[in-house]
Amino acid sequence: MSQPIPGPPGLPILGNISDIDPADSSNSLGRLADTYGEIFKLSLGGTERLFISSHELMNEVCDENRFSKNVSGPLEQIRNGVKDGLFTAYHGERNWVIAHRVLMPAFGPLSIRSMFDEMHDIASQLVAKWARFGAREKINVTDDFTRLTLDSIALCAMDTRFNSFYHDEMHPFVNAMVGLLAESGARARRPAVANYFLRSAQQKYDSDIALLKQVATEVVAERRANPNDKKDLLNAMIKGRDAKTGEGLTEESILNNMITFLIAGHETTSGMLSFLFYYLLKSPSAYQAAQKQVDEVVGRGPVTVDHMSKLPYIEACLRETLRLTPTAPGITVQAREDLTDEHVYLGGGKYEVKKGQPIFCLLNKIHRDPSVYGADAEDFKPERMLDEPFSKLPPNSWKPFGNGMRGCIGRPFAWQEAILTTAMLLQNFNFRFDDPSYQLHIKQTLTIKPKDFFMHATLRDDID
Ligand code: MNH
Repeated sequence: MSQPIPGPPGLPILGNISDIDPADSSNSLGRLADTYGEIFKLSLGGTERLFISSHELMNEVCDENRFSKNVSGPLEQIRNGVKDGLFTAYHGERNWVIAHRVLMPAFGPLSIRSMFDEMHDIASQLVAKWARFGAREKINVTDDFTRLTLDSIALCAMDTRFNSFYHDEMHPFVNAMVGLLAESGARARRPAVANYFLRSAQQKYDSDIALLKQVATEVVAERRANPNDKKDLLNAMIKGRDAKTGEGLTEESILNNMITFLIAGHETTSGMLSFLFYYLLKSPSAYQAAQKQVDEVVGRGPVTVDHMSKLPYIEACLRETLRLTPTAPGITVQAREDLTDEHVYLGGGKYEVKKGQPIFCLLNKIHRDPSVYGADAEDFKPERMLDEPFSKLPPNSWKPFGNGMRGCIGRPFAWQEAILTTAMLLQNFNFRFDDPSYQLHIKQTLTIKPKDFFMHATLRDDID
């Protein structure tokens, strides 16, 4: 016998909109999970959505024979800008299949290795900026990490320098992208009819999308006019052919995916680096162990691509950071519409779910499930994420990069960028909080970042 799925009572039409704080929805949803348990339902934007927060249920919905990615809410709105690009494609859409097969090798270990020098170039700009700042200047951590990750993906994916470290204002592409994301979120929260009346919001939305397309079009035209043999993402998109069908990406698909990489490829990594430095400052023993490893493995010389696989403690810190604060705070799945079973159940028959109904996986809760991580699940302990314990975790208990076919294609890119940057920073600086009593608060757009987190960097003179 299945049991009803609990949830807070909602208002007519508006549903449960008032149960969610749009500035920190993960926090609101986390509290609801504390109240209602491993699964609850909310009515949002006219749709009944389910939310799961235990490892057991997560493990079930990661079975791709029964569940697939669900595109609804803000994600579906982002399609207004990037259509069937990799991130926003519906399950099984044809352009996704082609682009996925063509682009997988371009994100493979060898290609990512070849992007090392460009990533190093951008990371050096960050180091130079903080060195010139001096110890007294207050560093806006997430702003500078956003400059880093954005410039890095723009250089690697479209051979374009945004030069964010040399401007106070962000590049117009960035403002347009932020506009697309913010308005997509707002549209998903508003009842559909309201969008027709908000003329000025609609106009800005349209012009932001037009600017993104224009910049991307210019980049492609420039490369077509001046072809080269670089093994970068741009060439992979222009020249790549699907081994199975011989097809390349359509012109539109190239533009959609280029914008997609810029969007998907910077906020999450920037948030990860920001939270990492927060946790390192909070736990001196982890900070010291990480810095010691950099000193032993890299010493005073340049950080090279061969160091990337030799800094396991930094990797453990990154994994632990994404466990506690997964910067993409959730993924949404659904029971597959092509399932032949008449009824679909979760939790060993306990809960019945409807085919196609959105099921949001609350990663920050799933990642703190005491049945997997124990009584100290809330604590930052990188040791539990060293290779040996990490590889023995139960399946689907650490999912910051999503699941299966629709998992993150940019993971090796983000990993290399984060290890490189962390190694360079710890090698060159000592860090401290601006406000030693800083309490972690979260600012959420589509992704999460620490709010109002500032630190100071002092050039190191403590080794030689
Ligand atoms: Mn990334 C998908 C998290 C870095 C490009 N990414 C996903 C998903 C998660 C995710 C979760 C699955 C989303 C879903 O199921 O709806 N991504 C991250 C995190 C980081 C990250 C936590 C960094 C840390 N991602 C990157 C980088 C790039 C990138 C860097 C590009 C260079 N991500 C993507 C793309 C997809 C994706 C593209 C969509 C893949 C697909 O569905 O085919």
